[in-house]
This record gives sequence, C-alpha cells and structure tokens, in this order.
Amino acid sequence: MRAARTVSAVDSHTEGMPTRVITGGVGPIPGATMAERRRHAVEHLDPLRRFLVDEPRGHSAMSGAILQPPTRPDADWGVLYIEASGFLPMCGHGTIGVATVLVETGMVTVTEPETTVRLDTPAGLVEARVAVRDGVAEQVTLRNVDSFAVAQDATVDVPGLGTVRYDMAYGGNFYAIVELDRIGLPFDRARKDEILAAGLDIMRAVNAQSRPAHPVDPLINGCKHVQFLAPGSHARHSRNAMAIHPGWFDRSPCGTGTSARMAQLHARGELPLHTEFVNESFIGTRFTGRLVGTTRAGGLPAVVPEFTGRAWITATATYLLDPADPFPHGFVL
Ligand code: PYC
Repeated sequence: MRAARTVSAVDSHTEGMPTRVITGGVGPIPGATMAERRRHAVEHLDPLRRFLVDEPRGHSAMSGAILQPPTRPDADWGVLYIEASGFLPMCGHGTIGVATVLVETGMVTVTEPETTVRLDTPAGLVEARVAVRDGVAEQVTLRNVDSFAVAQDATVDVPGLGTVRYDMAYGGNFYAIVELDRIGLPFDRARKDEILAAGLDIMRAVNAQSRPAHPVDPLINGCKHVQFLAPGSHARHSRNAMAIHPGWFDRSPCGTGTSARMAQLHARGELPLHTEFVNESFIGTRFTGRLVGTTRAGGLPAVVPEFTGRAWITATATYLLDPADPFPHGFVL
C-alpha cells in the first residue's frame, strides 16, 4: 500500500444526507477569517475538494466539512464546507453532522444533558446545542446565521418553462423558492429527473437575470439551490424537493434552506417568532425549526433561525491517494 496523501475522516449522515467530516490530513488553510479561507480554497484547493467528494471516493451528491482551527476566540472549531457543488458558505445538515462527530469522538468537552459547540463558518458564527445522553448525540439544534427575504413574487423567464414565479431568500445560501405545481410537475420521486432539470434551468435563468448577492460578503452570491415546495406546503409544515447545482437533491430537509424558507414565511407575515415549523425532505426526513429573533443583515430586515435534526456516524476512514491512481482529483460522471 502506497500513499501520496492520507486524509482521516469520520463519515456521518444527517437525516439521510452524508457529511464526511475531515478530522486530519489537511493543515490550517491561509486566511484571517473562515470567509477568507473559503476564498483561498475556491482559488487553490478545488483538487482537494474533488478528491474528497467526487468519485471514486465520493459520489455526485456527496458532502463534507473540513475541520480547521477557529479564526475567532469565541469559536471551538472552524469549518470549511465541501460539496459536489463547491465550497458552500454554510451548510446546515453538514453542521449537524460536524457537531455530532465532535461530541461522539470527544473532540470537544462534552457535558450532559447538553453540550454547546460554537462553530466558525464562512457565513458567520453558528452555535450548535447538542442533546447528549450516555455520550450519544441524540439531536442537534443549530442557531444559524442571520437569514432574510430578498424578493417576493419575482419572475424569471426560463427557456422551456416560460415565466416562473419565485421568492428569493437567504439562510446561509441563496434559495429560489418555487411552488412545484406552478411548473406542472408532481411531488413524486419517480419524476426526479424532470424536477432536477427544471431546477437547474431556473437557477441558470435566475443567475443570468437577477443574480443574488449578500449585502455584507460579496463572495456569497449566486443561486445554486431551488427549493420546490410540494402542494399543500404551508407556514407550519412544508415538504420540499431541493434541487442543487450541478445536479442533485438534498436528502435532508436542508438546514440553510429551512432557514431561508422561515425567513420568507416571516417576511410574508405567515410565520411569527417562536412558532414551530416542520420542513420535510424529498425522502420524508424532517427538521423542526423556529425563529428566535429579528435583526438586520447589511441594512435588510432579517431573522435569527434555529432548527433541530439528528445525525449518525457511519464510518471512520483514512482516504489514501496511491501515487499511481489515474484519478487523483476524482471525476464526475
Ligand atoms: O443543509 O444547508 C444544508 C445543505 C446545503 C446543501 C445541502 N444541504
């Protein structure tokens, strides 16, 4: 066995969606903040991302998080998110996976019945409250970054679909929120290819016609996520098919998507503070969310979202690069 590179990981899944938590083999990434480290990673570390998430070590819906020393004194760990779609500013299911791994491997000081882990992410500080019993992380509640509505009842011209109505909201990533029956498709996994194709067409058109950008961090821009709402979704319980660039569905209900959806519902006057909201994924798994405050983000009215979900560890692994491996940076089929 030969290894030109070794990376250690604890693999997990959050309500069905994988998070490969990289615990060793990647040194501190240059940058004074996690946002700067993300910028460095976008420019210089894409081969490492692809090595860890693409085939043959990953797959087309793979997701992960690289642990880093924090860049701020009030955080326990820094996190850089790696996904099939690139380096995300924030990932909710991934953070639930990270918090679960940190607690169950003893990489943070654990107290029962609750352990608080403060995570330095490229989108800002995120606090995870982990319910722990007998060393087991039973569920994680995240206080996410400030989230806000960007546009209501916007329209976009999409080749093949015509004029599509959507709301745009931010919850750590930007989400175009679209009622699925408005594009004539059923909430049916047997029709996933058509739903995914429509999602990719909508995000392409949105980015060409009205590309969203964060008011404070311009590196957070563009729409890579379309949150299709199932018929009957409402302000207390939604079901979604979350289409993500370059061509996959979130298996979890999507934490940043849940935050964006709650910000949208609040802006529409449909979700008051401290009111339970259940978001259900395309495979039927759930996060339960709530808004716990209002604030401002770069001058825009914003909300403080929380959501709760569960993760399970699936493997500990050391990923190797054989110097003769013809796919050192992975591939996508
Ligand atoms: O849970 O925030 C999330 C997420 C983003 C992309 C996939 N999952």
